[in-house]
Amino acid sequence: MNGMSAGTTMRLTAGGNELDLSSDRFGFLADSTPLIPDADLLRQRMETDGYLFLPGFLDRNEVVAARHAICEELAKEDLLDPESPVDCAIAKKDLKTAFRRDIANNDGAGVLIRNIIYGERVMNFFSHFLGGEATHYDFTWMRTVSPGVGSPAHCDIIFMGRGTKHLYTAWVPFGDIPLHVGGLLLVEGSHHNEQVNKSYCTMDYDTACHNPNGKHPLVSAGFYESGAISDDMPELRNYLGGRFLTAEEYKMGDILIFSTYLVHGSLDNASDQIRLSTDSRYQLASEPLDERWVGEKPPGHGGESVKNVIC
Ligand SMILES: O=C(O)CCC(=O)C(=O)O
Repeated sequence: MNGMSAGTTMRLTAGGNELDLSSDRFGFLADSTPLIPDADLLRQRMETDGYLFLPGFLDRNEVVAARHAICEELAKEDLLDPESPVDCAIAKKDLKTAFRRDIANNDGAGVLIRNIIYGERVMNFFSHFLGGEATHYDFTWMRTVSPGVGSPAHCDIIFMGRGTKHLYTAWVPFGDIPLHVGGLLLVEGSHHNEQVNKSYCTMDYDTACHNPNGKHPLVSAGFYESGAISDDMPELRNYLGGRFLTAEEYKMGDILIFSTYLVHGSLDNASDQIRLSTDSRYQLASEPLDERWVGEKPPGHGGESVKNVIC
């Protein structure tokens, strides 16, 4: 389907900026399920589109069970509205939350999550797609995006590009996510933008200026210390061309795999619930891994991971 149907009154924002929903600027992700048996076709589609959207690829019941466990953990911390069913993940008033590495990487709900996203079905898919044994980062990113916010535009490679550059992200919704709940938003074709590839995508988030008062290298290059490429997604899309792409409704059981060079962020969460999803990374086991994200306790960003340079 292209754009929103005529006469729609829906208003969608990213970072507080309204999206133009006309059909040349906004559309829905293509379903790559029919290509699954043929790895060459999957690779061609990834090369062309920069993503593979596989609705219903995962076992929905397993995702529902993991969501339940996540919601129970949030409820125990008193983050949910006590008047609503726990599994609805309705946020307590004025709650601010966006990222919970502990939930995805610890025991409890984390085990259920990791059994899904690193289970046989997903790993076999990546081995088939990559044409060799696949592996994944040990670290898992869990998004618990509270009402009113979303994720800014970025490419993943700047956060996790110290190993192979042939690295892929899988974004998995742990809830059904219609447009107003703020799911992932891609900029169509942006993985082919030469200027982005030659500038922003060569940066490394954990590089710092050693000299006093030196700005963060990302800032010196015209980007943001947060790692964002822009703070205005619609303006960025105007510049890059291509449409914004998302799903009309992401469903539990869906998986969206994309290039770590593809510009993406999310729609703002305009609902009263916490938007739950994970993102995880996959590559060939034979290629170098980014040391920040592997091992029993991956060091992650900051600390020892920071490399000082003279700016
Ligand atoms: O879920 C989000 O809001 C952002 C996810 C993301 O940036 C990613 O999957 O790389």
